[in-house]
Amino acid sequence: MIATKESAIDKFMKMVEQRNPAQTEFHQAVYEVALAVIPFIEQHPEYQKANILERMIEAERILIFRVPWMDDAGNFRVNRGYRVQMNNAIGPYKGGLRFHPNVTLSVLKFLAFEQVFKNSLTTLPMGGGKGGSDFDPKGKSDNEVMRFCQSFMTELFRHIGKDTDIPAGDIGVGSREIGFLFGQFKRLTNEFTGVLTGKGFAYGGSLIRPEATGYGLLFFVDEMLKLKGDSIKGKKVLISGSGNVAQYAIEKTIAFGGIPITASDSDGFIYDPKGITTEKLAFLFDLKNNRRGRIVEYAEKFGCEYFEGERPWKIPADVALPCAVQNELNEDDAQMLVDNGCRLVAEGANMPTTPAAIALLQRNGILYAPGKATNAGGVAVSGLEMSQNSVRLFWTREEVENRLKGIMQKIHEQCIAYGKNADGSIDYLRGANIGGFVRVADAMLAEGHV
Ligand code: NDP
Ligand code: 2IT
Repeated sequence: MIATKESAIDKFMKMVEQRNPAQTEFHQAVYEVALAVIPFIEQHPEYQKANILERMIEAERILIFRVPWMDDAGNFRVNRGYRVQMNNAIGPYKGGLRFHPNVTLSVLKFLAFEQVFKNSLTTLPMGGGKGGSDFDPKGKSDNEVMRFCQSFMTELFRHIGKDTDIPAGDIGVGSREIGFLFGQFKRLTNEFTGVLTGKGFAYGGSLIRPEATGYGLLFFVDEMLKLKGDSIKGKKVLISGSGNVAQYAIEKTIAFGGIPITASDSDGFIYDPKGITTEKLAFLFDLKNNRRGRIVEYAEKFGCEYFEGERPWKIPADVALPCAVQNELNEDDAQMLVDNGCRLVAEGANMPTTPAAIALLQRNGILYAPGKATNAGGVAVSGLEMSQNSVRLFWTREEVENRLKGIMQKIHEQCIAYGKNADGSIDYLRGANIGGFVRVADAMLAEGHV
């Protein structure tokens, strides 16, 4: 029998799994980074000697707390709250809050870990963190959501601050929730500071922050296609989700001349072969943001097909933009995309593509770019919101959008710098992971063994 030498990556992952039992989403996020970064570290003994990657996978601090609240019927309810403060080597912890029944420590650790690399890629001074709760805002009244947010902040406020940790939104946390959270922070501390981003414009928010993730995604896709001498004009685009990221990804796809043909929620997806137009998108905005309704109503209103319990990836198109949730595009979905002639997959969501699906896309020469690069526009404009709060000024829409575009272009350049293959093609996965790693690793080296 030939003894096979265990690879450094396998050994590393075994350690990660032992130290973080059953945290499968966290393992998956670490594995993606390890695949790219371990071979890179092997050529850089300074990182190896200082055990940088082993230190990066250990959160600096994790807070877990009880969130008691009372529903409208007077029942005593309780949820679990979290904040994962992953890494503050290059700036205060920064990252969103997710309210969703599937939230676990594993999910928030994966998100916080990815956030460290993403925030580094933006080139802004932001460390990485993430938090949230297994609270489900769906079906709750505004008053119930307010009481929950106030109770959540009543514990969280001790651990955050404008120079310590700056939360924002994510799934289930939009402008309504940020408003309630900010109000309670202000009341508890008697301070008006930029401790949260994604605030309403009336009380310190930035223009273009709601649009930023979706717009940034399309700016990045535009760079990817430009490099190939191509553009999104006239291309059919599959989009999943119908929340914040999906809505503005649809808007910018239309602005670039592309044809968005799908949108979804956790119940199913709609297929509009003629394309979601600006007028239809206005209906979707109202449906999802004001009426908090289901996507099936779009199909009823505009007479298009609705596929209950399914995801959009079986529909033939040129481009796929998963903008809903982790692991929503698996190997079978990737095979369907390849078979149907899709040329590009870029992630609006965090970790929506499974490792097997990514491998299949890359094997088949599909342009694939990971969320930590492509969806960084949201946190980038959060960084710009922090800057505006610090100088107590507001920038115009044009100013913020131009900065966002410039940041997405710089992220694309970093992917090229670290991800260019010998044949000239770009491995965006490798480029984003190494590009994000280097700045954090250099800061950690400089700051000593802390
Ligand atoms: P929203 O809450 O606004 O929207 C989430 C969307 O995803 C909804 O359409 C929701 O449908 C759908 N969804 C949630 N869970 C599932 C599921 N299990 N299966 C299918 N669909 C599901 O969140 P965002 O748009 O803000 O976030 C979407 C993704 O983008 C997330 O992965 C988030 O981490 C990521 N992201 C967000 C950023 C931001 O600035 N907001 C920045 C960068 C990344 P339903 O209403 O039925 O639950
Ligand atoms: O995943 C993400 O980057 C976000 N949810 C946005 C985080 C932020 O701090 O704006």
